[in-house]
Amino acid sequence: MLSEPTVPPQLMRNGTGYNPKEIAGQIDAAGFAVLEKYVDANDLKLAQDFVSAVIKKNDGNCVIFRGPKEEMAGTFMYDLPKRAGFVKLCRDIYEAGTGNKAPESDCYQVLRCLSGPLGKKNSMRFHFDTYMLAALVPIMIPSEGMPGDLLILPNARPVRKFYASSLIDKAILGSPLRQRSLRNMYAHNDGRLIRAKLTPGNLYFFWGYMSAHTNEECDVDKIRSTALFHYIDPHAASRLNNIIPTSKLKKIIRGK
Ligand SMILES: O=C(O)CCC(=O)C(=O)O
Ligand SMILES: [Fe+2]
Repeated sequence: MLSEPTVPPQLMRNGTGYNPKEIAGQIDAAGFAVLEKYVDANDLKLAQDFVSAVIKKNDGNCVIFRGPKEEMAGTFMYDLPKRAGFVKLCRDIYEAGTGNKAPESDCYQVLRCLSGPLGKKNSMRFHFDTYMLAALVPIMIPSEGMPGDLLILPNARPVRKFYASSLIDKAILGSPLRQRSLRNMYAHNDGRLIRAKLTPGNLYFFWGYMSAHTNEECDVDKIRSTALFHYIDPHAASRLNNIIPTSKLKKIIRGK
């Protein structure tokens, strides 16, 4: 178990909008930034009801939705990536953080509803995202037992020039050796590994591409659910990206 985290960088709601430069600066300085109460209580409740129903329908087991799904219509998971203000905020944070103009690139959204033994299997797996900025809204976080904190090792890799180099990074990080060394950092309370305590309804930002990150495990009888909105694939324009799917290229790199 890690000790208490460094004080979480919080940015309060200021009504008129946020300063992307300030948010990018906080991510750089502390590993992540938080906008408190970004999703209002009614919208959060709708999302929680949706997640509870989905898990119940699946006999208490883990469900992961990739991409927008019609069944989510009416919830913030469905609406946020369509809201111009939210998309602009994400693109502006990218531009403030990298100094580059954000290339055209769709949002890749994931709704994770972790529960049961499969939920555990989907935890403590450190990875690099394909997309530069991760925007995360916790929907349900266990209030007892292990809360399933977000663990972030910032600046674990730079933005690569080539898509293939990015895939090699991902393959190396996925190797048992590297996973073990990161789990060791976790077990030994290594201060370089940042722990973000998640509160439902807040909006968390971190550099998904550059940080090695994962979520801590939760008890199997609890639900941990997060909505992720991934923005800006730095390699979107790469031809290779379109020709060879990631999974296939990973297998080629690993020689499988
Ligand atoms: O659910 C979380 O806390 C993180 C998930 C994540 O990193 C991802 O889906 O890429
Ligand atoms: Fe991720």
